[in-house]
Parts: sequence; structure tokens; C-alpha cells
Amino acid sequence: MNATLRVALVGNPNCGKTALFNQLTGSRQKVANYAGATVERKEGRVLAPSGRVLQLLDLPGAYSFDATSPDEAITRDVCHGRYPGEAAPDLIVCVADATNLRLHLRFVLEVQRLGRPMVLALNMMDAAARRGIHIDIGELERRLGIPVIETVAVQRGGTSRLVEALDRQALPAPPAALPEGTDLHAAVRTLLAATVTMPTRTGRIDDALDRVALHPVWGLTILAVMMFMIFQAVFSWAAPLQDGIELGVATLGEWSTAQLPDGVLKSLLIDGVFAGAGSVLVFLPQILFLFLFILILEESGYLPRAAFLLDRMMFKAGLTGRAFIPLLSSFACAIPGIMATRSIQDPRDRLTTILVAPLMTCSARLPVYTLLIAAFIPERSVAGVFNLQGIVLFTLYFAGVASALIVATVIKRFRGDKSEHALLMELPSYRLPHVRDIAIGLKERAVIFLKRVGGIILTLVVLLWVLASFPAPPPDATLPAIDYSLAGKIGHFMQPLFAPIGFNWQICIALIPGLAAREVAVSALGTVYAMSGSDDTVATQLGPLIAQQWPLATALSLLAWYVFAPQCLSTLAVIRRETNSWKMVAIAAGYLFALAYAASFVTFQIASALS
Ligand SMILES: Nc1nc2c(ncn2[C@@H]2O[C@H](COP(=O)(O)OP(=O)(O)OP(=O)(O)O)[C@@H](O)[C@H]2O)c(=O)[nH]1
Ligand SMILES: [Mg+2]
Repeated sequence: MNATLRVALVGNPNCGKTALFNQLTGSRQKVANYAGATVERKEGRVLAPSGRVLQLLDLPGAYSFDATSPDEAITRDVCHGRYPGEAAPDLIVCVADATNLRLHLRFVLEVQRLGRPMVLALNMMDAAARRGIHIDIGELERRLGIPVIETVAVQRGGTSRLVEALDRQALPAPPAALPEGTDLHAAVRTLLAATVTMPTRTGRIDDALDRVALHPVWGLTILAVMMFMIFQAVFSWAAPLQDGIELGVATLGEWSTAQLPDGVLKSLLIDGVFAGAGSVLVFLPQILFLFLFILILEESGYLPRAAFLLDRMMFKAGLTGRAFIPLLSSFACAIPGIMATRSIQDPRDRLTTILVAPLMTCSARLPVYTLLIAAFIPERSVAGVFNLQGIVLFTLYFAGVASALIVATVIKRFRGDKSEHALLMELPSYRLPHVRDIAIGLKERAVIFLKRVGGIILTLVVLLWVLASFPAPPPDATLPAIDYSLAGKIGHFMQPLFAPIGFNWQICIALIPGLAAREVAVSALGTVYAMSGSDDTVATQLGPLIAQQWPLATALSLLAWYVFAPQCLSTLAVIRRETNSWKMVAIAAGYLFALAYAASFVTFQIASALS
């Protein structure tokens, strides 16, 4: 009978723990080339050849057991056996980046002090070999007194030796505990001198690239141009694919409803499913293009460099450089972004970052933005190379970032903070992203999006369809049926409140289901307009329809609204969880609503006055 062996993966940030975990367990946890990708403990199982079950634990990276950011505290508690409801792991696999042992060995020695059974996994041996770094494994084993195993977490079979080692029946004996107060740095120096031969010239490529990428002028120029090109690409490259999906949805809609008699079922399919959920599906290509770029930047190692470049600006605004990765993750979605703030040590810095994270433009806003931009902004080229639509999209993203910096500055004033925080951030090696990893990342994003379309979006749209269909209009009705329905009544009821910012009653209706997920606003508009129309054709062309019916000022006002509005209940829920305070939820929701209303009001009034 083989007992389960509980194994914890521990090590400095960015040494490849999660990559190892994924390779061993077949999971798909987030891997990225920067420190702080993992902020929670994650469990997985492996069945070793002998039949032994290995219960693997992936942990956030830690520089030391003394450090106190919330994610590092998890690692510390698990290793010390102090994690609530959990005994200490049977075995610790301490992971170290073989190309960076000078830094990583210090923590290995600290972990050894725990006096628990452990093995050392020297990861990234492929990169070490490429750079001509030679490590005397036997000598390292002898000096540390623990098994040392080479791994390449990103290659198939690159972890087989680790599995073999974990599969051995006997646990490695606990190492002789190092005496307290040993100077760890001196110990690391001695170990390195005895076991590692570095090539005479190291990191040439990284240094050469960094001379440009971190240059105060060139670096910032490259960053700005790159961001700008990404938005251009999101707009222009995705267009043909979007047209294809639109045609597909329309064709499928017509084909599947052609044989149906007029009535409730037909209306549900046409107005709810196809006009509603279908109108969001069209945005899949844009979202994938955006993520393609984000994934490439994540894996290449460029992102911490961007943080380094922007550090001074962020610092002036009262944010730490450590806030960069959480804020950047918020471009995908504020929820992982807010969770990623766990790697920020100072609680006040962390709170500031949490409060401004919803201002980053999450991908759920992309459908709303592009729908309105495509409908109202002419497809004109600017200076021969850029298109106006891409520029407007870039401006909206920029407005989010700029307002986050302003809000953070205000918060800093409020708390009278004059403290200085040095940016302590490692610059990882540049790395060519693996096509396979990018493909997996994209597929995951596509699945998440499609699940949203088929799940919450479809559900809400069907619900909206019900509210917009009943009660049925009176026999002598003159207006479209939706005007007499419950949804119509709600929309008309809310409209006076939103009249000063130019929202019509259709937009008011769409705002409600849009609270659950921002993109639902697009679906809801699709359904509302499909049901307001008299004909029975499948309306996948929401854009041209609103272009006819709304003044430009209304469209601009709605865009401004979406830059700020806290229209996402899950974000508020995660703020509550991470801050453990309803007051913070109220502050976040309150200030975002106030900003949204004010921005829309100004936009609408100015745009109306000008037109
Ligand atoms: N070349 C090479 N790259 C690797 C190897 N293992 C991991 N990587 C890359 O190293 C980076 C960091 O990997 P992660 O698994 O996210 O590192 P982590 O230790 O979990 O990082 P945190 O969660 O931030 O503590 C990613 O870009 C991986 O693709 C390896 O053996 N060889
Ligand atoms: Mg990780």
C-alpha cells in the first residue's frame, strides 16, 4: 500500500515552479516571465510509476521567509506547517533557476534550515547549458547534503528525473540543520565557487537588448510605439475575421429560424439568442489579438522592463513599481489583477492599487468600445499609416491609465504619504516565447470568452428577452411591443436620471444586465433593438442600427461611461474579499460611479454643444 506523498514546490519567484507543476500534473496554471505570477496555493496530483500518489502543491514565489507580502506569507506558513488546516508537507522540492544561482541559492539554504526532507530541483538547465554555465551537480549534492535534480520544466520529459526521485520509497533524510546565524551570503559564495563555472561573458544578448529597451528616451519611445501598434492591430487585423463570424451568425440564424412559424420561440431565437449573444460573439477575434500580444509580452520578459521604465511616473502617483504587473493583468480582467496585488508588501500601496485596478480597461469593455467606435468613428487614415478608429481605441485605454494615475495621486495626498519606496524588481532574462504556450494561452482565452457567451451572457439575454416580451402589448398598441413590457417600463423609469448624460431608455435597460458582465450591455442592446424593430430578420448588424438612431454625443458619452463605471459585480466582490472590508467596496463603487457620471455629463454636454 503506497501512501500519498505531499510535496510542496518552493523557491524564488520566476524560477519555474508553476511550469514544473503544470508539466507534472498536466494542469494549466498561469506561467509568466515575471515575479509574482502565482499568488495562491494550488494542488494537483501525479501518479508516479510505482503507483505512489504524489500530491503536489504549487506555491507563490518567495525571496525569503522573512518577507511579508500576503502571497509570500502563504509560502512561509505552508513550509512551517502553520497553514490553517494543513500539516507541513512531507517533502519540499526547492526549485532554483540554474542560470541565477547567485540569487536563488540563498533561499535554498534558508529552506534547508527548516530541517525537513527536501530535494533541490535545478530548473532551466536548458538555458544554463545554452549560456555555457557549468554546474558540478555531484559536488553541490555533497555540500548541501540533499539530492539535486536537473529539470527543464518547459520540455516534454524534462521532469522525468524529478518524478523518479520523488517515486523512491524512502524520503531523503532531513538535512543537517544549518546552525543559526550562519552568514547565508558567505555560504552561497563558497558554494558557488566550489560548484559553478560561469562563462567569461554572460548575458550578452540581454545586456545589448536592455541598452535599448531601458534607455530613458528610446525605451519609452519603443514602449509607446508598441502599445500604439497593438491597438491598431486589434482593430485592423481582426476586421476580416469579425466579418466572417458575423456572416456565420447571420446565416445560421436565418437557416435555423426559416422553418419556424412566427411566435414566441422564433422571437426568442432571433431576438435573444442570435441578436443578443451573437452580437458579442463577433468580438472574439479582437479579444484574441489583444491577448496574443499580451501573452507574447508576458513570456518574452519585456513586462518587468516596462515597469522599470514607468517606475518614476508611477512613483510620483503614489504607486509602487510592484503595482505594474497587477495593473497590467487588469487589462485582461480586474479580478486576477486585484488578486495579483498580493505580491505588494506595503498594505497601503496594495490598497491604492486595488482601488485603481478597475480603471484599467478590461477585455470585457472591448466589445462595447469597438461596437461604438465602429458605428460612430469614420474609418479614416491618419498621417497615412494609422487609422482613426485605432487611435480612438488607444485614447480610451489611455484615459483609463491616466485617470488611475490621477486617482492614485489623490489617494496619496489623502493619506499624507511621504514615504519612499525603492523599486525592487528582478529583470528576468529575455526569452523567445514558445508557440505552443502562446497557443495554449489563446485557446484558454477563447474558451473563457465562449463560456461567457454561452453561459452568463446567454442566460441574461434570455432573461432580458422575457422581461422585454411580457406583459404583451394591448390589442390597440401603436408602439413596438417592448415599450409595453416590463423591461420597457424599467428603461423609461430610469431614463430621466440618465437624460443629462444623453442615455436613451434602451441604453438604460442594457445597463442593468451589464452589471453582471460588461459585454452583456452589447448583447442587451442587440436584443432590445431587435425587439424594437418591426421586421423579423436576424439583426446581427447592431452597429449600423445605433449609428442611425443615436446622436454622436450619446455614443461618446457611453464610451466615457465605460471608462469609469464599476459595472462588474464580480470585481466588487473580489475587492471585498481581498480587503475584507465593505467600506472599501463602497468607496470603490462610489468614486467610480461618480467619475463615470461626471465624465459622461461633460462629454455629452460638450459634444452636444459642438454638434
Ligand atoms: N527555458 C526555460 N524556461 C523555463 C523553464 N521553466 C520555466 N520557464 C519559464 O520561466 C518563466 C517563469 O515560470 P513560472 O512557472 O511562471 O515561474 P514561477 O516560479 O511559478 O513564478 P512565480 O509564480 O512568480 O513565483 C516562464 O516564462 C516559463 O516559461 C525551463 O526549464 N527552461
Ligand atoms: Mg508560479
